[in-house]
Amino acid sequence: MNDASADSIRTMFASAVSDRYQAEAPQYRAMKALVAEVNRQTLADEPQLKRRLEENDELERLDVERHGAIRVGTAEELSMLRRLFAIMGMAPVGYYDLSIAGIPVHSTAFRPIGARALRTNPFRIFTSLLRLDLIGNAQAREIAAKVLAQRDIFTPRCRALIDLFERRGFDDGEAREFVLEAAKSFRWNGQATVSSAVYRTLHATHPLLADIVCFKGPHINHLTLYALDIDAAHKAMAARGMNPKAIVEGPPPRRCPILLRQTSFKARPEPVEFIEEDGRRVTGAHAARFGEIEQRGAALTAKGRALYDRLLAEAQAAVPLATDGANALAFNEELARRFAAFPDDDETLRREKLAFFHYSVDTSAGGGESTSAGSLDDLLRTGALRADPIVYEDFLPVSAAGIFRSNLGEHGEEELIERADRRAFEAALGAPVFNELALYEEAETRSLGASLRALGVDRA
Ligand code: OOG
Ligand code: NI
Repeated sequence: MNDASADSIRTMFASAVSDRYQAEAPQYRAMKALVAEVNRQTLADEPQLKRRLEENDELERLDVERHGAIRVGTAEELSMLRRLFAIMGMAPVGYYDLSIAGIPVHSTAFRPIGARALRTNPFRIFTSLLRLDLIGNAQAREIAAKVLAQRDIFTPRCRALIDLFERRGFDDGEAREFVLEAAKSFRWNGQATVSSAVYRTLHATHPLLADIVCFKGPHINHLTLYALDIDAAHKAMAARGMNPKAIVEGPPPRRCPILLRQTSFKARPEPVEFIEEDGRRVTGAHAARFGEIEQRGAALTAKGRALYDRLLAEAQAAVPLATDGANALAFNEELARRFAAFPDDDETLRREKLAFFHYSVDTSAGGGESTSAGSLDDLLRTGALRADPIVYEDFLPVSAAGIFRSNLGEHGEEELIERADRRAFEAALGAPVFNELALYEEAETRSLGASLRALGVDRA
Protein backbone atom coordinates (compact mmCIF):
# COMPACT_ATOMS: atom_id res chain seq x y z
CA MET A 1 0.00 0.00 0.00
CA ASN A 2 1.38 3.40 -0.88
CA ASP A 3 1.65 6.50 1.27
CA ALA A 4 -1.35 8.19 -0.23
CA SER A 5 -3.71 5.55 1.07
CA ALA A 6 -2.03 5.48 4.48
CA ASP A 7 -2.62 9.24 4.57
CA SER A 8 -6.25 8.85 3.65
CA ILE A 9 -6.79 6.11 6.25
CA ARG A 10 -5.23 8.37 8.89
CA THR A 11 -7.46 11.26 7.80
CA MET A 12 -10.57 9.07 7.98
CA PHE A 13 -9.51 7.74 11.37
CA ALA A 14 -8.79 11.18 12.85
CA SER A 15 -12.11 12.46 11.64
CA ALA A 16 -14.01 9.43 13.00
CA VAL A 17 -12.34 9.84 16.39
CA SER A 18 -13.04 13.58 16.41
CA ASP A 19 -16.72 13.16 15.49
CA ARG A 20 -17.24 10.66 18.25
CA TYR A 21 -15.37 12.71 20.84
CA GLN A 22 -17.38 15.82 19.99
CA ALA A 23 -20.60 13.86 20.24
CA GLU A 24 -19.68 12.34 23.60
CA ALA A 25 -17.79 15.18 25.28
CA PRO A 26 -19.82 18.41 25.13
CA GLN A 27 -17.04 20.36 26.84
CA TYR A 28 -14.69 19.48 24.04
CA ARG A 29 -17.28 20.55 21.49
CA ALA A 30 -17.55 23.89 23.27
CA MET A 31 -13.78 24.28 23.30
CA LYS A 32 -13.58 23.51 19.60
CA ALA A 33 -16.10 26.26 18.84
CA LEU A 34 -14.21 28.71 21.04
CA VAL A 35 -10.83 27.93 19.46
CA ALA A 36 -12.30 28.39 15.98
CA GLU A 37 -13.63 31.78 17.09
CA VAL A 38 -10.28 32.89 18.55
CA ASN A 39 -8.46 31.67 15.42
CA ARG A 40 -10.85 33.67 13.23
CA GLN A 41 -10.10 36.77 15.27
CA THR A 42 -6.35 36.18 15.05
CA LEU A 43 -6.57 35.81 11.26
CA ALA A 44 -8.59 39.02 11.02
CA ASP A 45 -5.96 40.83 13.11
CA GLU A 46 -2.99 39.39 11.25
CA PRO A 47 -3.52 39.39 7.46
CA GLN A 48 0.09 38.36 6.87
CA LEU A 49 -0.36 35.21 8.91
CA LYS A 50 -3.55 34.51 6.99
CA ARG A 51 -1.75 34.87 3.66
CA ARG A 52 1.05 32.54 4.76
CA LEU A 53 -1.40 29.86 5.89
CA GLU A 54 -3.29 30.20 2.63
CA GLU A 55 -0.12 29.80 0.59
CA ASN A 56 0.79 26.64 2.48
CA ASP A 57 -2.72 25.21 2.12
CA GLU A 58 -2.99 25.22 5.89
CA LEU A 59 -6.02 27.42 6.26
CA GLU A 60 -8.60 24.84 5.26
CA ARG A 61 -7.18 22.29 7.68
CA LEU A 62 -6.76 24.71 10.56
CA ASP A 63 -9.51 23.10 12.61
CA VAL A 64 -8.46 19.46 12.25
CA GLU A 65 -7.13 17.80 15.38
CA ARG A 66 -3.34 17.78 15.76
CA HIS A 67 -3.13 14.97 18.26
CA GLY A 68 -4.88 12.76 20.74
CA ALA A 69 -3.64 10.69 23.67
CA ILE A 70 -4.22 7.20 25.02
CA ARG A 71 -2.73 5.02 27.76
CA VAL A 72 -2.37 1.27 27.57
CA GLY A 73 -1.65 -1.39 30.14
CA THR A 74 0.40 -4.17 28.56
CA ALA A 75 3.17 -4.90 26.10
CA GLU A 76 0.79 -6.88 23.92
CA GLU A 77 -1.57 -3.90 23.67
CA LEU A 78 1.27 -1.58 22.74
CA SER A 79 2.80 -3.82 20.09
CA MET A 80 -0.60 -4.38 18.49
CA LEU A 81 -1.11 -0.61 18.42
CA ARG A 82 2.18 -0.26 16.58
CA ARG A 83 0.85 -2.53 13.85
CA LEU A 84 -2.50 -0.75 13.81
CA PHE A 85 -1.03 2.75 13.51
CA ALA A 86 1.48 1.62 10.86
CA ILE A 87 -1.52 1.07 8.56
CA MET A 88 -2.30 4.79 8.96
CA GLY A 89 1.26 5.85 8.20
CA MET A 90 2.04 6.54 11.87
CA ALA A 91 5.35 5.38 13.30
CA PRO A 92 6.61 5.55 16.91
CA VAL A 93 8.83 8.61 17.28
CA GLY A 94 10.63 9.51 20.48
CA TYR A 95 10.84 8.01 23.95
CA TYR A 96 9.34 9.99 26.83
CA ASP A 97 10.14 9.06 30.40
CA LEU A 98 7.37 10.41 32.63
CA SER A 99 8.78 8.89 35.82
CA ILE A 100 10.76 12.14 36.08
CA ALA A 101 7.48 13.70 37.19
CA GLY A 102 6.15 10.92 39.39
CA ILE A 103 3.96 9.46 36.66
CA PRO A 104 4.24 5.68 36.23
CA VAL A 105 4.24 5.55 32.42
CA HIS A 106 6.63 5.90 29.53
CA SER A 107 5.50 6.99 26.12
CA THR A 108 6.03 7.50 22.44
CA ALA A 109 4.15 9.43 19.78
CA PHE A 110 2.78 7.57 16.79
CA ARG A 111 2.97 10.10 13.99
CA PRO A 112 3.44 10.60 10.28
CA ILE A 113 7.08 11.19 9.38
CA GLY A 114 7.43 12.72 5.93
CA ALA A 115 6.81 16.42 5.32
CA ARG A 116 4.10 15.63 2.79
CA ALA A 117 2.31 13.20 5.10
CA LEU A 118 2.43 15.73 7.93
CA ARG A 119 0.96 18.39 5.67
CA THR A 120 -1.80 16.09 4.47
CA ASN A 121 -2.87 15.29 8.01
CA PRO A 122 -0.66 15.81 11.07
CA PHE A 123 -2.69 13.61 13.44
CA ARG A 124 -0.55 11.95 16.10
CA ILE A 125 -1.39 9.74 19.05
CA PHE A 126 0.63 10.26 22.21
CA THR A 127 0.70 6.74 23.60
CA SER A 128 1.70 5.83 27.14
CA LEU A 129 2.42 2.41 28.57
CA LEU A 130 1.77 1.72 32.25
CA ARG A 131 4.85 0.79 34.26
CA LEU A 132 3.78 -1.62 36.97
CA ASP A 133 7.45 -1.90 37.91
CA LEU A 134 7.19 1.62 39.36
CA ILE A 135 4.12 0.87 41.49
CA GLY A 136 5.20 0.19 45.05
CA ASN A 137 1.96 -1.36 46.35
CA ALA A 138 2.21 -5.11 45.64
CA GLN A 139 -1.50 -5.76 46.08
CA ALA A 140 -2.45 -3.03 43.59
CA ARG A 141 0.19 -4.31 41.17
CA GLU A 142 -1.22 -7.82 41.33
CA ILE A 143 -4.82 -6.74 40.85
CA ALA A 144 -3.85 -4.53 37.91
CA ALA A 145 -1.90 -7.28 36.17
CA LYS A 146 -4.77 -9.73 36.61
CA VAL A 147 -7.45 -7.36 35.30
CA LEU A 148 -5.31 -6.34 32.33
CA ALA A 149 -4.59 -9.96 31.40
CA GLN A 150 -8.33 -10.54 30.98
CA ARG A 151 -9.15 -7.83 28.48
CA ASP A 152 -8.71 -7.50 24.75
CA ILE A 153 -8.85 -3.88 23.62
CA PHE A 154 -9.19 -4.83 19.94
CA THR A 155 -12.27 -6.28 18.27
CA PRO A 156 -11.70 -9.70 16.66
CA ARG A 157 -12.43 -8.11 13.28
CA CYS A 158 -9.84 -5.41 13.90
CA ARG A 159 -7.21 -8.06 14.62
CA ALA A 160 -8.20 -9.98 11.49
CA LEU A 161 -7.98 -6.83 9.37
CA ILE A 162 -4.51 -5.99 10.69
CA ASP A 163 -3.34 -9.50 9.75
CA LEU A 164 -4.95 -9.13 6.35
CA PHE A 165 -3.33 -5.77 5.72
CA GLU A 166 0.10 -7.14 6.56
CA ARG A 167 -0.42 -10.00 4.12
CA ARG A 168 -1.74 -8.09 1.12
CA GLY A 169 -2.91 -4.54 1.91
CA PHE A 170 -6.50 -3.22 1.78
CA ASP A 171 -9.00 -2.43 -0.88
CA ASP A 172 -11.11 0.71 -0.30
CA GLY A 173 -13.93 -1.11 1.47
CA GLU A 174 -11.53 -2.86 3.81
CA ALA A 175 -9.79 0.43 4.57
CA ARG A 176 -13.12 1.99 5.57
CA GLU A 177 -14.09 -1.00 7.66
CA PHE A 178 -10.70 -0.94 9.37
CA VAL A 179 -11.17 2.70 10.38
CA LEU A 180 -14.50 1.87 12.04
CA GLU A 181 -13.10 -1.19 13.83
CA ALA A 182 -9.93 0.59 14.94
CA ALA A 183 -11.87 3.56 16.31
CA LYS A 184 -13.83 1.19 18.57
CA SER A 185 -10.71 0.52 20.63
CA PHE A 186 -10.52 4.16 21.71
CA ARG A 187 -14.08 5.00 22.62
CA TRP A 188 -15.25 5.98 26.03
CA ASN A 189 -16.96 3.30 27.99
CA GLY A 190 -18.82 4.39 31.10
CA GLN A 191 -19.01 0.77 32.20
CA ALA A 192 -16.06 -0.14 34.39
CA THR A 193 -14.88 -3.75 34.22
CA VAL A 194 -14.19 -3.85 37.96
CA SER A 195 -15.93 -3.29 41.29
CA SER A 196 -15.96 0.08 43.01
CA ALA A 197 -13.65 -1.39 45.67
CA VAL A 198 -11.03 -2.41 43.11
CA TYR A 199 -11.33 1.00 41.46
CA ARG A 200 -10.79 2.72 44.83
CA THR A 201 -7.75 0.60 45.65
CA LEU A 202 -6.13 1.34 42.31
CA HIS A 203 -7.09 5.01 42.38
CA ALA A 204 -5.64 5.46 45.85
CA THR A 205 -2.38 3.90 44.67
CA HIS A 206 -2.20 6.18 41.64
CA PRO A 207 -5.13 7.80 39.79
CA LEU A 208 -3.59 6.81 36.45
CA LEU A 209 -3.57 3.18 37.46
CA ALA A 210 -7.37 3.28 37.83
CA ASP A 211 -7.79 5.10 34.51
CA ILE A 212 -5.66 2.60 32.60
CA VAL A 213 -6.84 -0.62 34.22
CA CYS A 214 -10.55 -0.30 35.07
CA PHE A 215 -12.07 0.08 31.62
CA LYS A 216 -12.52 -2.01 28.51
CA GLY A 217 -9.95 -0.09 26.56
CA PRO A 218 -7.69 2.92 26.20
CA HIS A 219 -10.25 5.70 25.75
CA ILE A 220 -9.01 8.84 24.04
CA ASN A 221 -8.34 11.08 27.02
CA HIS A 222 -8.00 14.27 25.01
CA LEU A 223 -7.86 15.70 21.51
CA THR A 224 -5.81 18.73 20.65
CA LEU A 225 -6.56 21.63 18.33
CA TYR A 226 -4.28 24.22 16.82
CA ALA A 227 -4.44 27.68 18.35
CA LEU A 228 -2.90 30.47 16.28
CA ASP A 229 -2.66 32.59 19.43
CA ILE A 230 -2.50 30.19 22.34
CA ASP A 231 -2.34 32.90 25.00
CA ALA A 232 -5.53 34.50 23.67
CA ALA A 233 -7.22 31.08 23.51
CA HIS A 234 -6.08 30.25 27.06
CA LYS A 235 -7.55 33.53 28.35
CA ALA A 236 -10.77 32.98 26.43
CA MET A 237 -11.12 29.51 27.99
CA ALA A 238 -10.75 31.01 31.45
CA ALA A 239 -13.20 33.82 30.65
CA ARG A 240 -15.81 31.27 29.56
CA GLY A 241 -15.43 29.28 32.76
CA MET A 242 -13.87 26.29 31.00
CA ASN A 243 -11.46 25.66 33.85
CA PRO A 244 -8.14 25.68 31.97
CA LYS A 245 -4.98 24.56 33.73
CA ALA A 246 -2.98 27.30 35.42
CA ILE A 247 -0.25 27.84 32.83
CA VAL A 248 0.56 27.29 29.19
CA GLU A 249 3.23 24.56 29.13
CA GLY A 250 6.46 25.02 27.21
CA PRO A 251 8.48 28.11 26.33
CA PRO A 252 7.15 31.61 27.06
CA PRO A 253 5.62 33.68 24.21
CA ARG A 254 8.34 34.73 21.75
CA ARG A 255 8.76 36.49 18.44
CA CYS A 256 10.24 33.32 16.91
CA PRO A 257 8.27 30.42 18.37
CA ILE A 258 10.22 27.32 19.36
CA LEU A 259 9.15 23.76 20.16
CA LEU A 260 5.65 23.36 21.50
CA ARG A 261 3.30 25.37 23.70
CA GLN A 262 0.14 23.72 24.97
CA THR A 263 -2.64 24.08 27.47
CA SER A 264 -5.86 22.27 28.28
CA PHE A 265 -9.06 22.44 30.26
CA LYS A 266 -9.34 20.01 33.12
CA ALA A 267 -11.31 16.80 32.96
CA ARG A 268 -14.64 16.74 34.78
CA PRO A 269 -15.94 13.64 36.59
CA GLU A 270 -18.31 11.58 34.45
CA PRO A 271 -20.72 8.90 35.64
CA VAL A 272 -19.34 5.35 35.64
CA GLU A 273 -21.03 2.07 36.46
CA PHE A 274 -19.11 -0.48 38.52
CA ILE A 275 -19.87 -4.19 38.76
CA GLU A 276 -19.71 -5.25 42.39
CA GLU A 277 -18.51 -8.68 43.55
CA ASP A 278 -22.14 -9.83 44.01
CA GLY A 279 -23.10 -8.72 40.49
CA ARG A 280 -24.87 -5.53 41.56
CA ARG A 281 -24.27 -2.41 39.51
CA VAL A 282 -23.44 0.79 41.34
CA THR A 283 -22.85 4.25 39.99
CA GLY A 284 -19.70 6.24 40.63
CA ALA A 285 -17.64 8.82 38.81
CA HIS A 286 -14.35 9.05 36.97
CA ALA A 287 -12.63 12.12 35.53
CA ALA A 288 -10.91 11.17 32.30
CA ARG A 289 -11.62 13.34 29.33
CA PHE A 290 -10.44 16.82 28.53
CA GLY A 291 -9.46 19.03 25.60
CA GLU A 292 -6.19 20.66 24.67
CA ILE A 293 -4.75 23.29 22.34
CA GLU A 294 -1.24 23.58 20.96
CA GLN A 295 0.97 25.93 19.02
CA ARG A 296 4.20 24.78 17.38
CA GLY A 297 7.50 26.46 16.60
CA ALA A 298 11.00 25.54 15.48
CA ALA A 299 12.55 22.13 16.15
CA LEU A 300 15.66 22.59 18.28
CA THR A 301 19.01 20.87 17.85
CA ALA A 302 20.48 18.95 20.79
CA LYS A 303 22.32 22.16 21.70
CA GLY A 304 19.15 24.26 21.53
CA ARG A 305 17.22 21.66 23.46
CA ALA A 306 19.84 21.56 26.21
CA LEU A 307 19.52 25.33 26.56
CA TYR A 308 15.72 25.06 26.64
CA ASP A 309 15.80 22.34 29.29
CA ARG A 310 18.24 24.31 31.44
CA LEU A 311 16.28 27.58 31.33
CA LEU A 312 13.02 25.79 32.07
CA ALA A 313 14.55 23.90 35.00
CA GLU A 314 16.01 27.13 36.36
CA ALA A 315 12.65 28.87 36.19
CA GLN A 316 10.94 25.94 37.90
CA ALA A 317 13.56 25.85 40.64
CA ALA A 318 13.36 29.60 41.25
CA VAL A 319 9.56 29.77 41.32
CA PRO A 320 8.06 26.31 41.88
CA LEU A 321 4.54 26.33 40.51
CA ALA A 322 2.01 25.66 43.28
CA THR A 323 -0.24 22.63 42.77
CA ASP A 324 -3.27 24.92 42.58
CA GLY A 325 -1.44 27.27 40.19
CA ALA A 326 -1.96 30.24 42.52
CA ASN A 327 1.45 31.70 41.63
CA ALA A 328 1.07 31.23 37.87
CA LEU A 329 1.73 34.91 37.19
CA ALA A 330 5.02 34.90 39.10
CA PHE A 331 6.03 31.67 37.37
CA ASN A 332 5.32 33.11 33.91
CA GLU A 333 7.33 36.22 34.72
CA GLU A 334 10.25 34.14 35.90
CA LEU A 335 10.03 31.97 32.77
CA ALA A 336 10.10 35.04 30.52
CA ARG A 337 13.05 36.45 32.46
CA ARG A 338 15.06 33.22 32.13
CA PHE A 339 14.27 32.82 28.44
CA ALA A 340 15.70 36.24 27.66
CA ALA A 341 18.89 34.16 27.34
CA PHE A 342 17.43 32.22 24.39
CA PRO A 343 18.11 34.04 21.07
CA ASP A 344 14.86 35.19 19.52
CA ASP A 345 15.63 35.76 15.86
CA ASP A 346 15.86 33.14 13.12
CA GLU A 347 19.30 34.20 11.94
CA THR A 348 20.92 33.75 15.35
CA LEU A 349 19.06 30.49 15.94
CA ARG A 350 20.50 29.23 12.68
CA ARG A 351 24.01 30.58 13.03
CA GLU A 352 24.39 29.28 16.57
CA LYS A 353 22.93 25.92 15.52
CA LEU A 354 20.15 26.10 18.08
CA ALA A 355 17.35 25.16 15.66
CA PHE A 356 16.94 23.10 12.49
CA PHE A 357 16.25 24.82 9.19
CA HIS A 358 14.82 23.86 5.86
CA TYR A 359 16.80 25.31 2.97
CA SER A 360 15.32 26.19 -0.39
CA VAL A 361 16.29 28.10 -3.49
CA ASP A 362 14.44 31.36 -3.65
CA THR A 363 13.56 31.72 -7.30
CA SER A 364 11.84 35.03 -6.67
CA ALA A 365 14.96 36.62 -5.18
CA GLY A 366 16.69 37.01 -8.52
CA GLY A 367 20.10 36.49 -6.92
CA GLY A 368 20.94 33.77 -9.39
CA GLU A 369 24.34 35.10 -10.38
CA SER A 370 25.80 34.34 -6.97
CA THR A 371 26.19 30.63 -7.65
CA SER A 372 29.95 30.88 -7.46
CA ALA A 373 29.78 32.39 -3.98
CA GLY A 374 31.49 30.46 -1.25
CA SER A 375 29.87 30.38 2.13
CA LEU A 376 26.39 29.46 3.21
CA ASP A 377 26.07 32.87 4.87
CA ASP A 378 26.88 34.56 1.54
CA LEU A 379 24.22 32.58 -0.28
CA LEU A 380 21.67 33.47 2.37
CA ARG A 381 22.69 37.13 2.37
CA THR A 382 22.34 37.50 -1.39
CA GLY A 383 18.93 35.86 -1.20
CA ALA A 384 19.90 32.97 -3.49
CA LEU A 385 19.19 30.57 -0.67
CA ARG A 386 16.54 30.82 2.00
CA ALA A 387 16.27 29.13 5.35
CA ASP A 388 13.00 28.53 7.21
CA PRO A 389 12.76 26.93 10.64
CA ILE A 390 11.62 23.30 10.59
CA VAL A 391 8.48 22.86 12.68
CA TYR A 392 8.74 20.70 15.80
CA GLU A 393 6.39 17.73 15.36
CA ASP A 394 7.03 15.99 18.68
CA PHE A 395 6.30 16.41 22.37
CA LEU A 396 8.05 17.55 25.54
CA PRO A 397 8.26 15.34 28.62
CA VAL A 398 8.05 18.18 31.15
CA SER A 399 5.02 19.66 29.35
CA ALA A 400 3.39 16.24 29.04
CA ALA A 401 3.91 15.76 32.78
CA GLY A 402 2.20 19.11 33.38
CA ILE A 403 -0.78 18.00 31.28
CA PHE A 404 -0.99 14.64 33.08
CA ARG A 405 -0.71 16.29 36.48
CA SER A 406 -3.39 18.89 35.90
CA ASN A 407 -5.86 16.01 35.89
CA LEU A 408 -4.56 13.94 38.76
CA GLY A 409 -6.20 16.04 41.44
CA GLU A 410 -4.84 16.42 44.92
CA HIS A 411 -3.57 12.92 45.27
CA GLY A 412 -0.60 12.53 47.61
CA GLU A 413 2.81 13.10 46.07
CA GLU A 414 3.90 9.53 46.56
CA GLU A 415 7.55 9.11 45.77
CA LEU A 416 8.18 7.29 42.54
CA ILE A 417 11.60 6.17 41.47
CA GLU A 418 12.89 8.13 38.48
CA ARG A 419 14.05 5.52 36.07
CA ALA A 420 13.89 5.65 32.30
CA ASP A 421 13.73 2.24 30.64
CA ARG A 422 13.77 2.71 26.91
CA ARG A 423 14.91 -0.86 26.39
CA ALA A 424 11.85 -2.28 28.11
CA PHE A 425 9.62 0.14 26.20
CA GLU A 426 11.03 -0.89 22.84
CA ALA A 427 10.83 -4.56 23.79
CA ALA A 428 7.14 -4.06 24.59
CA LEU A 429 6.59 -2.09 21.40
CA GLY A 430 8.35 -4.76 19.38
CA ALA A 431 10.47 -2.18 17.54
CA PRO A 432 12.85 0.67 18.21
CA VAL A 433 11.41 4.19 18.29
CA PHE A 434 12.63 6.70 15.74
CA ASN A 435 15.02 9.33 17.03
CA GLU A 436 13.30 12.68 16.43
CA LEU A 437 16.54 14.67 16.34
CA ALA A 438 17.90 12.41 13.60
CA LEU A 439 14.73 13.01 11.55
CA TYR A 440 15.08 16.81 11.74
CA GLU A 441 18.78 16.67 11.02
CA GLU A 442 18.22 14.48 8.00
CA ALA A 443 15.52 16.85 6.68
CA GLU A 444 17.87 19.81 7.09
CA THR A 445 20.80 18.06 5.42
CA ARG A 446 18.65 16.85 2.54
CA SER A 447 17.16 20.28 1.88
CA LEU A 448 20.56 21.93 1.96
CA GLY A 449 22.10 19.38 -0.41
CA ALA A 450 19.26 19.71 -2.90
CA SER A 451 19.37 23.52 -2.76
CA LEU A 452 23.11 23.69 -3.30
CA ARG A 453 22.85 21.29 -6.22
CA ALA A 454 20.09 23.43 -7.71
CA LEU A 455 22.38 26.47 -7.39
CA GLY A 456 25.25 24.57 -8.95
CA VAL A 457 27.32 24.83 -5.79
CA ASP A 458 29.12 21.70 -4.59
CA ARG A 459 29.62 22.71 -1.03
CA ALA A 460 29.04 25.87 0.87
C1 OOG B 1 -0.88 12.40 27.71
C2 OOG B 1 -0.32 13.74 28.11
C3 OOG B 1 0.73 14.19 27.13
C4 OOG B 1 0.86 16.11 25.50
O1 OOG B 1 0.26 16.82 24.67
O2 OOG B 1 1.96 16.41 25.96
C5 OOG B 1 0.19 14.89 25.95
C6 OOG B 1 -1.93 11.87 28.60
O3 OOG B 1 -2.50 12.61 29.42
O4 OOG B 1 -2.22 10.68 28.45
O5 OOG B 1 -0.77 14.55 25.33
NI1 NI C 1 -1.72 16.28 24.45
